[in-house]
Amino acid sequence: MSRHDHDAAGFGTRAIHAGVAPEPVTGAIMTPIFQTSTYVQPAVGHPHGHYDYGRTANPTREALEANMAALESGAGAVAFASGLAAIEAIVKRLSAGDHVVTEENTYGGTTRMFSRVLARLGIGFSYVDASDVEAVRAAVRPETQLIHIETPTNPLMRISDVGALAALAHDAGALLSVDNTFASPYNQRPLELGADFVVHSSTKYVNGHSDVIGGIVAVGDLELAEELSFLRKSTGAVPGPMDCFLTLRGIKTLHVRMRQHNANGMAVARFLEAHPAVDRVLYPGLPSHPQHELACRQMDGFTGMVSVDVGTIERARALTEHCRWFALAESLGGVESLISVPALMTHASVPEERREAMGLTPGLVRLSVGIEDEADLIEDLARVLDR
Ligand code: P1T
Repeated sequence: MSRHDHDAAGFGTRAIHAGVAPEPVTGAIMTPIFQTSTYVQPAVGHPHGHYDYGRTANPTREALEANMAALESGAGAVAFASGLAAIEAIVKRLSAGDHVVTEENTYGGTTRMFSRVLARLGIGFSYVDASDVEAVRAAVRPETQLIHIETPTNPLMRISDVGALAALAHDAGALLSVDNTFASPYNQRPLELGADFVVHSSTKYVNGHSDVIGGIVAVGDLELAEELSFLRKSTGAVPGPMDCFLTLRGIKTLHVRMRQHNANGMAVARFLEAHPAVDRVLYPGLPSHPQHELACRQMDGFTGMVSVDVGTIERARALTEHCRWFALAESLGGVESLISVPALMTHASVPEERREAMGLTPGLVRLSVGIEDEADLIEDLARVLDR
């Protein structure tokens, strides 16, 4: 089923119905978990349709892909074993000698993959603050094939102008890829703004229950989807059928979860901004955020991701190690609240000078505000901060 069957339906209806249909043998309303590595062929060279081997094709995976394509306003989507595998596939379309301009404040693992793995294969990377369109323009070279951004960024919550960067990329003969993990398709749909690829660590808001590692890329152009499928088939980073099933199940409540994440995120950000123990709050929904107006234009909600500067590593430890409901852990986007110190955890692999230059200091604390009761979350933070 293509997304066009659902074009007229609202986001929540698409989240529940797009890409899924009753199973033809029994009428089962839920997409079966096709837990199989291969498919029996009736005659040599005549598989059942395109189902010949599990790495190449799996119906549970295809249902997830059709669903995500519909949510991201794409023509197609390709699911991967992790968010990093999904980003890697976008860059592996390129060849030695090609160049990528990338946001400097991506997830630490993305920067590590670019600088310590893909750069060794001869792809060049320039790291810029992509919230500054002119900085991106200045970094573009004749051999630039891709601009890769994250918006909001992890964990500084910088916002980049997707429409302006798509135009800049296309003028330069390059493509734009947007890591939409922090926003989720409920809050932001980069393909509608002109991006060529939108990529998710579906581990986060998309699945939403902290029980799957996964990644997915949605595209507006089916040729790009075919290229990515070819890369996945050829390099092997496929998600398992069970993980695709769980992610599809998680997506059925994406719109409901995101409304609550957005509301709780805003409430926690306002509370923290007013608290004397907090030096600075980074949340695109607050008027104090440097790109607040752009965020209002480009996003429908501001998520549950909030970063705060409490000044020192000692104070960051005191806050993150003593909460009751905010669990000290990497990752984000699940229904339960998490808290972390990016400089020592998710971004420890980024060289210290580069972290300091961006303002990613040891006193920066990142909260993934879950969907528990707002009053309990605020009371938890107040109790620790008031000490
Ligand atoms: O973990 P994985 O599914 O491979 O996704 C990597 C990734 C990609 N993009 C963004 C914006 C991310 O935040 C991540 C993973 N991030 C964390 C694990 C974290 O705690 O920030």
